[in-house]
Amino acid sequence: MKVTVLAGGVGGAKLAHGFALCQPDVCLTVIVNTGDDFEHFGLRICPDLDTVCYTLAGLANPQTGWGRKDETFEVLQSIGELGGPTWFRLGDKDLATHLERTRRLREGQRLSEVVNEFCRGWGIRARVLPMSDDPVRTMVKTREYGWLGFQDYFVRHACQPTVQEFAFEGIEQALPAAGVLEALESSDLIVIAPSNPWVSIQPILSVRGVASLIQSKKAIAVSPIIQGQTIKGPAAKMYRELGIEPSPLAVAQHYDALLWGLVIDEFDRGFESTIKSSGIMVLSTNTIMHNEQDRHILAKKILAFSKDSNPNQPQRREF
Ligand code: FO1
Repeated sequence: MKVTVLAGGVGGAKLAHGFALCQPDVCLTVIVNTGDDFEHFGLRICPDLDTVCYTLAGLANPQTGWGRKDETFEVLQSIGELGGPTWFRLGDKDLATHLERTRRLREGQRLSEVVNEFCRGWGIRARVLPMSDDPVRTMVKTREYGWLGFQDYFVRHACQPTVQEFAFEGIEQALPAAGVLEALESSDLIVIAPSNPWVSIQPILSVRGVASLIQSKKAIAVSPIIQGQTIKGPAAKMYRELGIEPSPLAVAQHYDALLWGLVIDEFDRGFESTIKSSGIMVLSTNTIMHNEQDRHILAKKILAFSKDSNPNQPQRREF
């Protein structure tokens, strides 16, 4: 079965890993947001791509979800001693990825080629594709500082400013990376991971041709909102600041016409009938992925749900 996962950073990487654990029954492609990318120290940093790849390769830092496990920060510390910027925590091993990626891009390789070769080096079996080889930069308009680059908003300002609007600079010119439309077209199932709908998934959906193709296929999203909150990241805060009550219903309305089904957390079971009445199938289950087993179980449940025209009510979780 061919499955394509649309992913941002940590939440997307965890679910993509769940589907990777279903290989070889699943033939997995992951299409990753590159709107978070930026230049730092003259290097091309691709946080979501790296988070997905490190996670699939078993190299991710289990505490943060981003960056590498068993990491050291000698270079960053030395930069700090020189008075350089240390707000974006680049580890020593992680730096190797940015250095080598930047070198290859300057030699004329496309980002998708670089990612493909890195994946081979890291022993990743799934196909990982950037949404585009062309630069797209997510910008966040804030009440306090006006327009900020995504990492400025997310890391430097720790998501504190109030959001008013988003823009994806370069999106009109950006073409889907080689393989993106083909992967979507040939998919039996498209899964929108529990990543931030505003700034992780929306950039992917905004790439030319992507949303209309998804509309013609079976697509299931996993709500990143659980009981009005997120496990990680500012999605719930963003919904509130934009005047929308954060809930699985808000996520359903966000993706609306794209969805065949929505997976919501069992704590939000109360939203099931309202979402179903808009014609979207609903699976209520545990969506919190504490460990590898949770990731694998959630992926298997989504696969079963996708084949079910009338899913049974799942068992209530024990507390
Ligand atoms: N996120 C942070 O909150 N603080 C950091 O210092 C930080 C450094 C970092 C370095 C490499 C990398 O690949 C990701 C990194 N992230 C960091 C995560 C990054 O900001 C992602 O864009 C977010 O997780 C959103 O997906």
